Amino acid sequence: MLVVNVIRAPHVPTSEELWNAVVGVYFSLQARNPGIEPGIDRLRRLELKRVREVRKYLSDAFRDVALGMPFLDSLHPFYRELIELMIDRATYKHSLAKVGHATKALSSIYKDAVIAIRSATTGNDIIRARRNFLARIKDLLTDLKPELDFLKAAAAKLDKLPNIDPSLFTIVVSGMPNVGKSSFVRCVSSGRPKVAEYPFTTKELHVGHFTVLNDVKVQVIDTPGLLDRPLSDRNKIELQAVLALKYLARVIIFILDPTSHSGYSLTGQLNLLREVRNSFGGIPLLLLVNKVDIATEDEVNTALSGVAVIDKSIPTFRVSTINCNGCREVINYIVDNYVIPMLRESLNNR
Ligand SMILES: Nc1nc2c(ncn2[C@@H]2O[C@H](COP(=O)(O)OP(=O)(O)OP(=O)(O)O)[C@@H](O)[C@H]2O)c(=O)[nH]1
Ligand SMILES: [Mg+2]
Repeated sequence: MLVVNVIRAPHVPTSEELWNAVVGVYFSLQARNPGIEPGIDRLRRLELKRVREVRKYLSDAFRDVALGMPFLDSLHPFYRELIELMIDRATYKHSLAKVGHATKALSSIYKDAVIAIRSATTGNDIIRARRNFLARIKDLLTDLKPELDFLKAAAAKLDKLPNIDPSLFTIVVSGMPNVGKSSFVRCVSSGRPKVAEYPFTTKELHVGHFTVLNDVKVQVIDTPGLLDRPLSDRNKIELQAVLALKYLARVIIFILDPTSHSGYSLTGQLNLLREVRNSFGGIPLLLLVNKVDIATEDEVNTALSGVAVIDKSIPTFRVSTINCNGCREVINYIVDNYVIPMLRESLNNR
C-alpha cells in the first residue's frame, strides 16, 4: 500500500461558486461566424458548444475535489487518526462519493440536452432546451451544497495540519500543562510554539527540527498538556498528544514541574508519568525536572525520588527551559544514545 505522508487539500468550490462559473462559461461563449450560418443551425451549434463546455468544466471541478482530497485509507495511521479527530470519517467518505458520482448525473443531463438541442426545429425549442439544462444543473449543484460545504471546511482543517514527517527520527515532548514543554521545544529546535503562563496554551501539535552530523534531520514535536485521567476521558486536544506518542515517538521527553508554578501537583504529574510509561513502555523515555531556577533543592529531590519509585532506570535531567539551561545536554544524550545507533543500524542493513 502506498503510504502518503504529506497532506494537501485542493481548492473546494461552493455550489454557488460553481453555479456562477457555469453561468460565466455558458454566456461567455458566442457564435464565431454569426453572419454565415442560417439562424437555427448557428444557434444549435453554439448551444451544443455551451453545454459541452459546462459539462467539461463541472466534471473537472468534481474530479479535482473527489480525487484531490486525501484518501484516508492511504494515509499514514498518524495522519489518518489525527484527521479523524477533526473530521467525521463517515460524512467525509459520503461527501467525496457523492461529489464523485455527480459526474454521472452530469452526463445524463448533458445527453438529454444534446438530444433536445439536436432535435430542435425552432429557436424557441433551443431556448427551452437551454432553460431545462441550466435548471437541472442548478438542481444538481444545490443538491451537492451540503457535501461541498462540508468538504470545504474539511480542506481548511487539513491545510492547518502541522507539517510532520512520520519517517523522521522524532522526539515527542510530553507532560502536564504549563510545565515548560513549548519552552523546551523552542530551546532545542526551529519550532516556535507559543509560551505563556497559563495552562493549555498549546492546543495542537507543533513541530520543530534540528540537524545533527551535518544533514540528519531530527523532528521535535510539542504536544498539548495531558491531564491525570484515563485515556477514555481524554478530550480531542489531549488525544492529539496521545497520537504523537503512539505513532511518532522514537524518544519521549517527559517534563515535570517540581514547583507549584504550573498549578499541577507532583502526585498528578507522577501519575501521568506512570501512565505514559505503561502505555508506551517500548519507547525510550527521558525525564526532565524543569524550572530548577526557581525550584528548591527539596522540591527537585522529592520529584526525582517519585520518578525512581516508578522506574529507577529512567534517565533524568535537571533543566531550566526559561533560559535553556541543561537542554543541550538532553539533546546530546538523545543523539549519542538513539540517533547515532539508529543511523549505524540503518547503514548496516543496507
Ligand atoms: N521559572 C521558570 N519558568 C518557566 C520555565 N520554563 C517555562 N516556564 C514558564 O512556565 C510557563 C509555561 O511554559 P510553556 O513552555 O508554555 O509550558 P507548556 O508545558 O508548553 O504549557 P501548555 O502549552 O499550556 O501545556 C511560562 O510562563 C514559562 O515562562 C523555567 O525553566 N523556569
Ligand atoms: Mg505549550
